[in-house]
This record gives sequence, structure tokens and C-alpha cells, in this order.
Amino acid sequence: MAPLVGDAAGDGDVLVARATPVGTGALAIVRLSGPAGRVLALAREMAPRIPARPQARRAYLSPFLDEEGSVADEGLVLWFASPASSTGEEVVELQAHGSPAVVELLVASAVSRGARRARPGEFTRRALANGKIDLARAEGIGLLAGAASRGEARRALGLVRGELSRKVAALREELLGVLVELEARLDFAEDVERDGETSALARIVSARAALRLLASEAGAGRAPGVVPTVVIVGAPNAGKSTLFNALLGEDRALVTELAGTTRDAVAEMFEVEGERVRLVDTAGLRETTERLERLGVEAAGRAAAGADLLLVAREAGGESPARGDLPEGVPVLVLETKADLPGERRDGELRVSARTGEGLTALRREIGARLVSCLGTGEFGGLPRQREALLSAAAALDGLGAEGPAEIAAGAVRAGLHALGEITGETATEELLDRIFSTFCVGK
Ligand SMILES: Nc1nc2c(ncn2[C@@H]2O[C@H](COP(=O)(O)OP(=O)(O)OP(=O)(O)O)[C@@H](O)[C@H]2O)c(=O)[nH]1
Ligand SMILES: [Mg+2]
Repeated sequence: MAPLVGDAAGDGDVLVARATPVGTGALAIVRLSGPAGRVLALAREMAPRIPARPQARRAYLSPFLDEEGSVADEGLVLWFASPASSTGEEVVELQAHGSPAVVELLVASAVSRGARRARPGEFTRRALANGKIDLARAEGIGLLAGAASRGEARRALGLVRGELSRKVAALREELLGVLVELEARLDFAEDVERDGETSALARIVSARAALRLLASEAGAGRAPGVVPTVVIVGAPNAGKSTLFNALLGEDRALVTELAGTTRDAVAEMFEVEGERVRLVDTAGLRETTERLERLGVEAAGRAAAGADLLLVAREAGGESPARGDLPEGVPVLVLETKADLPGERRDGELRVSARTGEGLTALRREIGARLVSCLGTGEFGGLPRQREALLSAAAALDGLGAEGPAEIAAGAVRAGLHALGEITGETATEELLDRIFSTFCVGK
């Protein structure tokens, strides 16, 4: 069975849902989607001014009737004939006035006339089932709706526009070609030249490299809404909290001339180079017997261990934290703070003064550049699932040698194709689709 044509596409129900956000606004759109003929018939009961033979995509002004047939509102109606619609089915959109009460009346009116309230993501799922979009693009739509920064929006849009889908489709094509070649060799072993074998192997090796490259373009594969964490650490009084406040543009953390001011790890969201980042200020690292301060130092260690980037603040002429105080494996950017004060300079360190603002622009740029490795260099956002599928496709192709039998190579290529199909949807199971679409909102 083609896995995409599951119950979501085949139940024959007319779906109804609000397509615009909850709350008041100038307009609210109620959308209906379902089998050809049924949607129009139902919509004409609700909006009697729709002509019997409407023109697709033309706006008609009509009263909108509630369950009892009383006029609940008045607005524009658009009819989209199947398959030239967002879901591929027959679609009607009612543009009502943006009151939640009116929207509910209209949805209830549609339900009383035989429609069913759509489940989260169900419209998109039908679009997927009808081949209007592929799974990677559908996920992009979900991400774009929730994008909270320029960077997130850009990467989600990359998915929506098919940046990942196109590359995955090209790799699938290539692997299918290799499979044909390998299977020809299985069928007509004697006839195939030795050349054929090396060509299949070379193609597998380069497809594998392309898969790994694509995975790195996709970045660390963050779940939506999980933003990178940048943690400021350093000796007491190094100017960490002042820098934290300067980056945020507000006096969030306490600053005093006393060493050991900060105790709790203080976290705030901020945007750097168009990316949302969680910035954390921490207690100065030092040996101490004072109980509260020691708790603060321990909290600083925990925050540092979970960081995607550490900003190590060091006063000009001051001490850097000992290597042993910093967690292993977390990228470090050493900063010389209080650059407005005289002091011994060290080459190659970024100099900043939270007091005068010197170096802050360069620091923001540098943070942005360092985060690329976890956010991805590609023009699309790699979801964890997509990145894992790319890597498991690559892993399936690992370890094939020129001497190996063609059956094994063919099996590996099939496994690679299966993993890639989970990105674009060809091999996605109902269970996977359920999981993905359950994160969408109703009306999508
Ligand atoms: N001249 C100058 N003074 C600064 C600068 N940044 C911080 N200071 C001063 O240095 C002192 C310590 O600053 P904090 O930001 O509290 O230092 P901290 O690293 O957070 O200190 P702890 O929380 O105690 O670890 C304060 O008196 C600040 O005014 C700077 O860029 N230039
Ligand atoms: Mg502080």
C-alpha cells in the first residue's frame, strides 16, 4: 500500500476549520476541504449566494448562515476546484469578520451540515496525500508558522520552497540509477563489464559523501523552538554581568564592584545576527567556602556544560579560568573585557568594553558565525528527524568494497533509499506521519 494514502486522505469527510489564528482580527477564514461536489454543495447551504456553477478562485459576496439558517455574518467566499487547490481536494474558503464567536458559529454550521472538524495538520496531510507537497515541505510549513526569528523563518522557508526536497530527490534519483545498474548485474552477471562494477561503487561513494555534506548543511538538527545556548563564564568581577546586560540592551543582572555578585545562572533570550539565542550569565568561577557562592559556581559549571558556545570573559591583564574549570568539547570564545581600561593586551583576543560599547558589534558577528555550525549552513532548517535520516542513509552505504557481491550493494542502496524516503515521505509510515502532524495546529 502506498503509505501516504492512508486514512487521512481516504476517509471522504469534508473537513472544516478556522484557518486564521485564534482571537479577534479584521478577518477570519474558515476553510472547507473534501471530495469534489460535496464541499460546494455544503458551502452553498451556508453561503447561499455562491452560484450553482461558480468560477474557481473568484470572490463572491454572500450572507453566511448558522446552524438554524439565520444570518451569522456576511463576507467573501472563494471556491477552488479539485485538484487546483491547496489540499488537492475541492476547497471553499469563507472570509468572515474576525470574531471568534462568528468563526465558531460558522464551523458549527458546517458541522451540522455534515462536515467534520479537522484534526491538527489534517489539511496539510491531505495536501501530502494528494501529492501537492512532500513531507519535508509540509514540515517547513509547520516550522514557518512558528518561526520566531529571521534565521528560523529563513530556514523554514528554505524547506517550504523545496531546498531540501530537491536535493533529496536528486540523491534518490542517483541511488535508483545505481540500483538499476546493480540489478542488471545480478540478472546478467556474465555480460556486465568490470567497468560497470567500479562505476556503481564510485557512484555510491559520491552519493554517500553528498549525503553527509547535506547533513552538515542541515546543521545539528535542532527541534523547533530549541535555540542555541551561549553561556558567559569567567573569573569573578570580569565584567560578565555587565556584558550580559549590554548584549541584551537592558539591566537584567545585578552589577557591583564586589567580586562574587552573581549567584544564580540568569538566562534571557536575545537575538543575534537574526538568530534567537539563549544567553546565560553565571557566577564567577573561583574556589570558595562561602555556601551561596559555591552553589553559584556549581550552577555555572552546569550551565557551561550544556552550552553550545562559551564566552570566556577575561579582564585585561586578568586571569582566564583554568582549562579544568571549563567543560570539554564546548566551543570557546575568549574575550578581553573592560577594553576601555588600560591593561596588558593579548593578541588575537576579541576586545570588548560593555561600558563604551567597543567591540560589541564584532562580538555579535562572531557569535553568529560560531553558531552556524549548530544551526546549519544550508538554506533550509534541518529538523532532527531529517538530519538523522540523511545520516542513516549515508551509514547504510558505508563499508561497501569493490569486491563485495552486488546483492549486498543493492541491499545497502535500498536501505539508503528507504531512509531518504522518510524525509520526503515516500517511505514514511502512518505512525511517523501521525507524530509529525500532531505538532501542527488545527486548520493547517
Ligand atoms: N571600565 C569598565 N568597567 C567595567 C566594565 N564592565 C564591567 N565593569 C565593572 O566591573 C565591575 C564588575 O562587573 P560585573 O559585571 O558585576 O562583573 P561580573 O563578572 O558579573 O562579576 P561577578 O558576578 O561577581 O562574577 C563593576 O564595577 C562594573 O562596573 C567595562 O567594560 N569597563
Ligand atoms: Mg556577575
